[in-house]
Amino acid sequence: MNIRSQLLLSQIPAALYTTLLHTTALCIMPLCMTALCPMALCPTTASAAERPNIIYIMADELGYYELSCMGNPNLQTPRLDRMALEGVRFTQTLAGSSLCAPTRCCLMTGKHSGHTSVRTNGGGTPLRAGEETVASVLKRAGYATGGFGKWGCGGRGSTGVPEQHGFDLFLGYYDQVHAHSYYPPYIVRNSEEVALPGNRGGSDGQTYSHYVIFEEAKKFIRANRQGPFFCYLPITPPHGIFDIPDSDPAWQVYHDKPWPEQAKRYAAMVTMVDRQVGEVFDLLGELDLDKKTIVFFCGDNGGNDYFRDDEHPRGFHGANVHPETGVEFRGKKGNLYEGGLRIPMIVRWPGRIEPGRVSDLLWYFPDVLPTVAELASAEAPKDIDGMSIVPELLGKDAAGRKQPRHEYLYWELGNQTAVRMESWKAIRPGPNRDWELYDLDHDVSEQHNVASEHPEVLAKMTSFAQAAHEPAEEGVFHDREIHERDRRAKFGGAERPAAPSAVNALPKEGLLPSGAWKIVRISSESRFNGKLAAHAIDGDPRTHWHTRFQGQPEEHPHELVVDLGSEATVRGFYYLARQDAGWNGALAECEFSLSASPDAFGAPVASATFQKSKTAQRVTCAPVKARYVRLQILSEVSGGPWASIAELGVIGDR
Ligand SMILES: [Ca+2]
Ligand SMILES: [Ca+2]
Repeated sequence: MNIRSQLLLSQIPAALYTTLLHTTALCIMPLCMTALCPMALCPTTASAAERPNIIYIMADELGYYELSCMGNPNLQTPRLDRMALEGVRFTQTLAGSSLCAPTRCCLMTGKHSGHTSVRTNGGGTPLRAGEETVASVLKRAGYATGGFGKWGCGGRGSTGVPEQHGFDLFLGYYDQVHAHSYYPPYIVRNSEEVALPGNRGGSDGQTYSHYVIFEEAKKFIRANRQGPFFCYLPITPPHGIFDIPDSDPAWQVYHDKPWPEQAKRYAAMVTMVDRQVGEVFDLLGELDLDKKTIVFFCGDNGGNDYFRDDEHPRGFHGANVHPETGVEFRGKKGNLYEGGLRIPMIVRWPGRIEPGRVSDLLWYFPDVLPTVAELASAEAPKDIDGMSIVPELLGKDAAGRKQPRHEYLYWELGNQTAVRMESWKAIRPGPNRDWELYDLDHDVSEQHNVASEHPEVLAKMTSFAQAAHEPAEEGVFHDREIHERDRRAKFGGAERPAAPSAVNALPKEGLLPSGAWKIVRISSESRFNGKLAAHAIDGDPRTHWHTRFQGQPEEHPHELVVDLGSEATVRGFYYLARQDAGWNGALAECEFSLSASPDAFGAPVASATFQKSKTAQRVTCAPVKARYVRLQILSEVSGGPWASIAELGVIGDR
């Protein structure tokens, strides 16, 4: 007998095993495999012939209750409903994070957000060179690997580009800002630009990018029909801008509904995605690949309360509201309550996955890598946080073991932290906030904080959280300009207007000198790009403070408290908007208060609604002796959640 057959299969590293399957010793393989691989001995279930093609489709933003099979009264998703009947639908699949980039990094690397390299949502934050991904693991195992959609794990010119992380081919958007337009002048294929004719950025153009991306995915499947292949479809719909061509059949379903225009566009994008999932199944049928292909379908983060109005306080389509019972998931995209994490997840593999099943298994994105690695008889990296869910998918007999459970699941996003342990959910929703504890079996809406009743449970979970967090180590850019070019392409690629060389400034006369001022308190500041509160009082109009906008954006009211150093007579204030080309955070409504103490402020001495102007704007008040100024910001000129200030001036004297 061949020497190889004397080894137990479990002693053969998966990579070598894969090599064996592809060596010239094909004549001995059937005998060898039969002798080696009675099912009970197989640590992994797939033989060479059985290694399935893997298609992973992820719709950007689609919420848990936004499928018609979940009872959604507005949205029609017949093909996904059928997919659920033909496969398994999960009720407790949780996103890796609740924003686009961090969640994609968890999905791709098999790590939770305490270990990933991409934890911010800036758009192009990169993986480090050499980091393993689902694609690199499958490629090494002999899979053809293609990605189509929004990458989000590294902009062009960085160490995070997909073709350096296992993808033979990636077509779409590397940077998330680029992905905000369905009509950019170009998309990106393996870091090269692919022109889209007639497009001028924003909503203006003739070539709908998503059609191009989706057609390329089908072409990839067809070209690799001999298998095995991995087709990753992190598609951008139904993420905004909410654009879909009027000629799309899905638009015809909704265009005359008496709904807000944007809600109709969103609905049509969901139904378009549904149709395209159906096209994938039709193609698999045509190529006779149905039984050789496992297909995953999910959302990327919890649903958002899009198109809210008085009648629909949780969004027009109710992404996080049970359509029949009205029971809600608390929160939404951007935070770590269940509304930010619960996603739809359906998996279909005819002949291998029992049809029509509903599973309550608790799992999340880090589990995808080890799961598909097991299906592909590939070796997963050792330093991942996920567990394979193959036993749950195929049954314990086929898998050769029972489905293990997570001891705990972990998330961090900005200043938010959450831990899940069985039905317990511990969450610290922000800085300087106490931990909250919920029993989701009895309180899925996270309304009854039982932290004080179960201190021992909370202590255990917070110790998990401490153990789970390591500081993030991002990759690097070697060419930032090419990345910035992609971000500008959202707006058609015009060069971003240069910051004016001559900036406006505060008047020189009548103002208290700011040299000795100190920031006492702020609602938040944007540290990752250095837009610190101190910039609002540094005397330099070219620098500005911006409130935090990575992770969960802080919303109005924003606050800035300044110590003038000593008592002064104050007669009013000046505000200077940021002097670069942007308007994000420019102040609209705000209120100024004065005090002798940093902690006790009475009624405002002045209220103002500032204009969208780059020149200094003034508001006066009756003279008051005070040492501390509090500025409360209630709104932004464009209605956004942020605040920003280039310079703050105080009219007065000592
Ligand atoms: Ca998303
Ligand atoms: Ca400044």
